[in-house]
Amino acid sequence: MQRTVRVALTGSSGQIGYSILPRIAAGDVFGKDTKVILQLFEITPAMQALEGVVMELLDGAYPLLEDVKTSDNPEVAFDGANWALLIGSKPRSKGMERGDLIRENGPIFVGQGKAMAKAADDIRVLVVGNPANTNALIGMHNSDIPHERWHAMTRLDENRAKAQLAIKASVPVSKVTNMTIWGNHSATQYPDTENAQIDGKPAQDVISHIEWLQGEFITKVQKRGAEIIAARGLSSAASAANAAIDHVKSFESATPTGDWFSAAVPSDGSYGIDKGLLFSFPLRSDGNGNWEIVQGLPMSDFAKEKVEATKKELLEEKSVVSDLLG
Ligand code: NAX
Repeated sequence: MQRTVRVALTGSSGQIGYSILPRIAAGDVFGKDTKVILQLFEITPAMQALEGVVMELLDGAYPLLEDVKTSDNPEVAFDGANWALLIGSKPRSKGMERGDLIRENGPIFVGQGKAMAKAADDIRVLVVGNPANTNALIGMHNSDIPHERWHAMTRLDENRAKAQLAIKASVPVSKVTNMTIWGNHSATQYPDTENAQIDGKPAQDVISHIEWLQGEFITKVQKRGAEIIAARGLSSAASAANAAIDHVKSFESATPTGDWFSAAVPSDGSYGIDKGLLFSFPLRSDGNGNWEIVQGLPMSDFAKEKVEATKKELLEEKSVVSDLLG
C-alpha cells in the first residue's frame, strides 16, 4: 500500500511557506511514491492569504497531494501529523533587540508544544522560525514528545558554508562533505572547516588560505542572511525552504557512509555542551527515526573558542526564557 505522510506547517502563508509547499506536494521531500496530506496552520489574520495559497496548491494538480486542510487552531493543524515544520514566528521589528524577539516569540512555542502533545504521538518537529534554537527549546519543554524528536534548523548555514567552500576551491558543491555548523542559528554559529572535506580530502589541505578560512569565510556564512536582505529587499526564502527539505530528508534516510549533516538537537553533553541545550552538532541518521551525534572530532583552540562563544549565547537565550521552560 502507498504510504501517506501528514505534514503540519506553521507560517503557511509566509515566504518560506510559499516556497516549500509546492515542493512537498510534488514529492521532493518524502519521495515520488509517498502521498502527502498538508495540515496548514495560520494565525487568524493570515487565514485569507492562506486561502490563496491553498487555491494554488489545488491548481498545481499534484498527483501525490491527497488533501489540504487549514486551521487557525494548532491542535487541529497538528492532529496526527508525522512532521511539523514550525516556520511561523513574529518578525523582528525596527529597533527590537534579540532578547525582545526571544521574549515575543517564546509564548508561541509554549502554545504549539502543548497543542502538539495533545494532537500527535508520532511526530518529529523542525523549528525554522527565529530564534530557532531557543524556540525549539521552549516547545520541547512544553510537550511530552520525546526530546530527541525536536530539532532546529541550521541546514541553511551548512548549505551556505558548502557553497562558499565549493566556490573557493572551484569544485561542484556536491564535492564538499562533512560540514558541521556548531551551535546557534545566529551570527555566533561556527562553520567548521577543520573537519570538512573537499573531494574526500581535508578542506584545509585543499584551501590552504587559513586566514580566509578563519576570517572572511566564517563571517560570510554568519552574515549571509543579512547580505541577501540587502540585495533582495527580502529575507532568504527559496534557499531556506530547500534547507528545510534537506533537513527532513536527512532524518528520513540513512546518512551516507563517512559523511554527516548538521542540525540543532538537544545536547547529550557531547563536546562539553550543557545537556538539553538545543545545539547544532554533526549528526548521522539510521533512516529509521534514530540519530546520533558524531563523536571524537578534533578541535583546535580556535575552534574551541568559537564553540564556547555560541554555547554562551545559547545559555544566555535560555536564561531569558527560563520562566517558559515548564
Ligand atoms: P514571513 O514574514 O514571510 O512569514 C512569517 C509567518 O509567520 C507568516 O505566515 C505569519 O502569519 C506567521 N506568524 C506571525 N506571527 C505568528 C504567530 N504569533 N504564531 C504563528 N505564526 C505567526 O517570514 P519567512 O520569510 O517565511 O520566515 C519565517 C521564519 O523563518 C522567520 O522567523 C525567519 O527569521 C526564519 N528563518 C529561519 C531560518 C533558519 O535557518 N532557521 C532561515 C530563514 C528564515 O530567516
